[in-house]
Amino acid sequence: MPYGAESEDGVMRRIFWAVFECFLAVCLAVSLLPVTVMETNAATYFDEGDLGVIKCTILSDASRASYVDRMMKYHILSEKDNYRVARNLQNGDSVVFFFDGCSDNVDDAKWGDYKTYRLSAYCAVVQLKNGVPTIVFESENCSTIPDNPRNPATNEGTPVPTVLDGVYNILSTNHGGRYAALRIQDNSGSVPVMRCTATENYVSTSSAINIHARSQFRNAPTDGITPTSYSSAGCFNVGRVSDGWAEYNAFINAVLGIPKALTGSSSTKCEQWIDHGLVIVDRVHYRAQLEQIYAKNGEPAADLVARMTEYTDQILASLVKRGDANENGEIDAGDYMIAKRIVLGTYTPSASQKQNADADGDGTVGLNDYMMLKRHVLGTYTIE
Ligand SMILES: [Ca+2]
Ligand SMILES: [Ca+2]
Repeated sequence: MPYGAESEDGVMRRIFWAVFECFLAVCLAVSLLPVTVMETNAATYFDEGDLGVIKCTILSDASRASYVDRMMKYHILSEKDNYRVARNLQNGDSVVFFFDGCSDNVDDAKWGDYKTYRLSAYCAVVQLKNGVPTIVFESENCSTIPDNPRNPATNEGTPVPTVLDGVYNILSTNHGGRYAALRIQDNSGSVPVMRCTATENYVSTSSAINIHARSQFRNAPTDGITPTSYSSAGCFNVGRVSDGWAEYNAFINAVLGIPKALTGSSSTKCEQWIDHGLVIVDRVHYRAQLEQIYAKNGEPAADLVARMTEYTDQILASLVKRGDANENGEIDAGDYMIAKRIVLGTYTPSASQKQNADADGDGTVGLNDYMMLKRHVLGTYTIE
């Protein structure tokens, strides 16, 4: 084939698409498609109307902000475990969300660098204020991923733990016996984690995963595997060291009511093992980076990451919002463009994207789905 010539396959696709566009125009004119109404569940504790102020204010990426808002609302309204999240709010406790990969820092060459800083997580603390769930603390400078996850030497010889996505209890503790922090645990007193060595990955448990302040470049390992920072061997971090712990202090004040856990010269401790609510861990937006962080012999660790994010993926699958192929919470031009690319074979969707793009629910993504999505965006048909 001469340089610049279109393949026969490409020509056929273009012809096919031109014919299809004509067909679409006819369908738009006569509005042939049936309308299906999705069922919605009503929560007994809160309803959509109570959640108007659940809206992150510091994220500038519209798609990630929309995802975060949608998932916070989902968890608060969820019937799972007898309205576990809603009950904690009603009891006056905190619900702490970590959405890794949703911080604007992921677009920043320095702070978003997954090998060194990993300041990739957006964190929000939600509490009940005047009877409505309200965000009382936000930070974009957080991490849910340990340094050197395949290097047990950074965790006193024990394979480094990484908490699996999920919903867990938070208890007060003093990190390293030094300052007020939070312990992540399940009702069993431990938490499910993934552990990795240079040669294997396995699901295990840990009884000592904390949410604490960042301690960059302390105890940097000298083994040469990943000679970067050593801020955490499995815990979650809030705030940057360069901010003088201001964000961390604001975080711990929001959850525990301690104004300054860290002051630079002395630390403030808390009464330990008091139940303060829940933490919700969601890393689906950090998948690509996780696959590199945990890569083995140059191969992305896709299986491991799928296990780590399984909980959130199950929620997304159950949430299937028909039409929202790019999972930003609404049906827009981006969705029918994805459907078009799926039909043309130029885009490989995730399982949930494929499910969402299947607007007519026939189990595959086809021309009819593209047509329904485009008509929805043009306002001549409504996907509900
Ligand atoms: Ca969308
Ligand atoms: Ca379909």
